[in-house]
Amino acid sequence: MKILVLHGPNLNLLGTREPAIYGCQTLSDIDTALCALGRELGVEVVTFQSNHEGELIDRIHQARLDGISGLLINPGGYTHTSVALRDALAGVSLPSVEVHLSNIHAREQFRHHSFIAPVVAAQIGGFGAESYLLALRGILAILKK
Ligand code: CA2
Repeated sequence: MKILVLHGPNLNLLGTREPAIYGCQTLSDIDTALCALGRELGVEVVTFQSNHEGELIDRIHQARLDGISGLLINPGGYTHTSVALRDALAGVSLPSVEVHLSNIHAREQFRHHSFIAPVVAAQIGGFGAESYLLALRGILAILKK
């Protein structure tokens, strides 16, 4: 079984700035931990980061053809702006989980609304890099049902 993890804009900067909000781990540290947990749980984890909305949408469209069973997505700032990303997720209809490092509901008002939340199975956030690992366990539980 293959799980696709999508990281949205600016997440490539992790570990270099704003450690108080987003932690000290780099994106590559997070991807390494996800792949290791995937191996432990018997699934392949494929990761992709882009700062471009269309590239994220293309990967979502491609997911079924790539043999992906489920998706984790941290849409970054697109969480709060992107109808197009939401439509892509709704269109692919693969089980998906929205992931955030921070607790978006405890931050500025404009971060409280997610265009993505209504079209995914679950939303998780506030655990820093651990949010991704919890989300991986979560999506596998959904897929096993
Ligand atoms: O908490 C999250 O994971 C977010 O998706 C992160 C986004 C933010 O716009 C969302 O509201 C919540 C921002 C990602 C930017 O990451 C940076 C990391 C280091 C330095 C600067 C930005």
